[in-house]
Amino acid sequence: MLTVHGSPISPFVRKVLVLLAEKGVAFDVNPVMPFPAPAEHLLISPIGKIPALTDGDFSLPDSSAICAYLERKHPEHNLYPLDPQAYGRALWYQIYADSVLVGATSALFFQKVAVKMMGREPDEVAIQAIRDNTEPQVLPYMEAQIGDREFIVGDHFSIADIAISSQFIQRLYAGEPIDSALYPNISRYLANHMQRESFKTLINNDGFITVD
Ligand SMILES: N[C@@H](CCC(=O)N[C@@H](CS)C(=O)NCC(=O)O)C(=O)O
Repeated sequence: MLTVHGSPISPFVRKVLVLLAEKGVAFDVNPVMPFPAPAEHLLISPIGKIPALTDGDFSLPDSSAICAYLERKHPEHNLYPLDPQAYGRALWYQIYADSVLVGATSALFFQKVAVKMMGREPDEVAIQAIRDNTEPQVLPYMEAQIGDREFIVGDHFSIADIAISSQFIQRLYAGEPIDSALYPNISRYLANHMQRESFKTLINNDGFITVD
C-alpha cells in the first residue's frame, strides 16, 4: 500500500493526493505536520518537509519527485502531456506554482492561519507585503497564461493544473479567494477544477472548508 506522509492541508501534499485520486490508485495518509517534523519523518524526508511517500520499502520525498514516480508507476490516466512542448510547459507551470505562485498563495495561508497553529499572531506587515509586492508580480501572469482555456496546457487536465489549483486552494483556507472581478480567468479556471471529484473529495473530507 502507498502511504502519503503529510497533512492534506499542505498544497504540496494535495498535489500528490489529487494525482492519486485522478489515477484511481488506493493510498493511505499519515497526516504528519512539519513544524517541526517528528524524528521518524526525517528518515524518509531528510529536509523535514511534507510530503514524503512510502511504497513498501521504497521511500521518496518532494511532491514533484513523488508525482513523477507515480506517473511512471501508474501510467493509466496520464497526467503528463506526451507532446514534448506541452510536456515542457506542464513542468514549467508546476515549477512556477511550487516556487513562485506559492508566494501569493501558501505564504498568505502561512502568515494568516499556520502561524496561529504555532501559537503566534499573524504578521500584518508580512501580509501587506504579499498583497503589495507579491500578488502584482504573480497573479497577472497567471491570469494571462490561463486566458480563456479550460486547461493551462493543451486539451487535458495535467500536473500543471494540479499544481496551480492546489496552490490557489490555499487562499480559500486563508479566507482570501481570488477576486473574480480582477482575475476572471483564474476564478473561472479554479471553480471549474474544484468541481472535479479528486478536489471535491479532498477538500470536503479535510473538514477545513467546503466549496459551493
Ligand atoms: N519542494 C517541496 C516543498 C514542500 C514544502 O515546502 N512543504 C512545507 C509544507 S506546505 C513544509 O513541509 N514545510 C516545513 C519546513 O519548511 O520546514 C515539495 O514539493 O514537496
